Amino acid sequence: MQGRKGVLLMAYGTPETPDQVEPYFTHIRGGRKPSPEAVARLQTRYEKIGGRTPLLEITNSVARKLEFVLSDSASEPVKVYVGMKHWHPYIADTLASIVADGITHLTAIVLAPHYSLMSVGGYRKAVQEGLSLLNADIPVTFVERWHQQPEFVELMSKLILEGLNQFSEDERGNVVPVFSAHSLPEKIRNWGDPYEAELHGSSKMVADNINRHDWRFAWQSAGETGDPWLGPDILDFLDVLKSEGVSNVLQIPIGFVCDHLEIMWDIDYEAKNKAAELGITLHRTQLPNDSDDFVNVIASVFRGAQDNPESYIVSSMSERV
Ligand code: FEC
Repeated sequence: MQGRKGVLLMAYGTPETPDQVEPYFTHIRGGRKPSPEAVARLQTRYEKIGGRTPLLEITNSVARKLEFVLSDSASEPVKVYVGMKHWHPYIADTLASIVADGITHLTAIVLAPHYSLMSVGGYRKAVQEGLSLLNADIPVTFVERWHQQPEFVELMSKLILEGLNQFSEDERGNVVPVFSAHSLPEKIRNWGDPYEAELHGSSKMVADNINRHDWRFAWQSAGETGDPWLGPDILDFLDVLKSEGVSNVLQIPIGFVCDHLEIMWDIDYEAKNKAAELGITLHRTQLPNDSDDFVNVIASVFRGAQDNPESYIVSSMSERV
């Protein structure tokens, strides 16, 4: 393909200061202001994990490393950009730079491995709207899912094996691996959304790869929107595990790829505290973050999307966003 290639890496976005929490939360809610109590609760969570999260720094670091890896192996340099869904740098603003730089073909990759219309579909919508506002006609290869990428399966397998080393030798033979991902409202089932099936399939693929057949799955980080969310929630699931006599849990947040609020608060604070109350030892796997192995996963996704786009894209779902 001739011309200048670009990659747009996308992630959720994170506020930098307490006063940014309200506008950030309002953006997440599609423009509806949250109550002052809800804002205060969210500010407290950020405060308790040190004021802010490393989500943007990690994403920027992945982008820099990816640009180096891709430009080293391609005949022409590939420029890598970062755009966030709910905070600066917003996807639309990054698209303006992409257009100004004269990129002629863009590959858009969300740093979340599994597809839901509500999550990845929202990123897709932001890209479509951003380009149309700019009146830009750049062809985009939008990667909707990449959890089956062999390098990702290998990386998750490695992180689990390393995670098990956090347990003592006595405990290690008796650890239940629990995969987890961000919950979504149950209504996604009415849309035939593939999110649940992709997460269960992806967990099984990783577990099979390391010959573990005793794994379980729970959801985390459900919102307080009034309607039901996918369950069981990990906090309730710990009660179930306790009643089954489980005393060691390795949580594997397979739906996330870096350290952020849903890891640092929901797992490291809430789940670990609940486990401690129940007398369960809970550790979690490290996140891929900006490791060379993870950069290699995304580089492989990029190359795969150039050679074989059908494996990464589902048009029928895309038409609905
Ligand atoms: O570190 C940070 O500051 C940001 C961490 C963060 C990530 C993340 C990822 C996902 N979310 C997903 C779905 C939803 C839905 C709602 C929702 C709400 C929040 C709130 C915060 C938040 N999310 Fe998030 N999410 C992160 C942070 N998320 C803060 C607002 C307070 C709360 O509800 O806890 C509900 C929206 C509504 O109220 O209408 C739905 C999904 C992902 C994983 C995919 C991705 O990374 O994009 C799905 C990271």
